[in-house]
Amino acid sequence: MYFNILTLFPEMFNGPLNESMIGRAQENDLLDINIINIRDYASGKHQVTDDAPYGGGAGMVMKVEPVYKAWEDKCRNEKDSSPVILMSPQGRKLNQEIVKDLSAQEGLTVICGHYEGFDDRIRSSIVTDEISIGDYVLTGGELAAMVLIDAVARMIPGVLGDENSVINDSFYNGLLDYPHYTRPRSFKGMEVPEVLLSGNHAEIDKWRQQESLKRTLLRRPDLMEVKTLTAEEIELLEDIKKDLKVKKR
Ligand code: 4FV
Repeated sequence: MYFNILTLFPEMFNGPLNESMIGRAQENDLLDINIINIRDYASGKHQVTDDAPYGGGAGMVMKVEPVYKAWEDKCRNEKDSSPVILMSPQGRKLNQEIVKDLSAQEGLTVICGHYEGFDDRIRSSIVTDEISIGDYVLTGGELAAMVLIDAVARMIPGVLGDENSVINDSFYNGLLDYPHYTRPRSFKGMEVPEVLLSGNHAEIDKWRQQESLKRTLLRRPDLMEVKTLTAEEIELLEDIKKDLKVKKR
């Protein structure tokens, strides 16, 4: 899978995209990441990429030409209709469903903003999708782009050591992940749940499913609202609710 990144701060990507699994995936040619410096396409000796907003107001606006020329030179490809994603607080909120969809693409072009925002003709000329990583304002779109790329890249077969890691992901089945334990068996009087030491995988799976349901019910009831529960999950959830009621008394 390829990622074209249009940014004013190419160096910011060195760390996150060259280390660990994403770094190794590039070495193994599972990922092809092209970082394009928008400033290289800005005209004039000062290579200006922002300007004052028409109609007045605070802050500066990202100019359309440098972004368009960078896309035209490095990303435009008639044969390839891969998404051109603008990272901005006005976008649809990123979640695992969107990540799964995007990971099925041949590649993605991601545009990182700065200043107050983009000249809107960037949206109307080359952008096919707009994504937000959350309802807060960053100094720039780079961190948002890294979050998106990391989440999508780890869905690519071979990027994660063990494919199963993705299947057991939080949100993979619309629920939060169950608690994990590893050695030592006892730490400051805190023991590992017996069932996990039992070797009884049916019991272990059931415990993990219960813990996922309980954690989701308590921490993210909104996820429970939209989740289609299996008959088994509904049954487990009844026991959990009874149990929680008892505990509340
Ligand atoms: C953002 C977000 C974000 C807004 C102004 C960059 C900043 C500056 N991007 N999800 N939240 N972007 O805050 O994606 O251009």
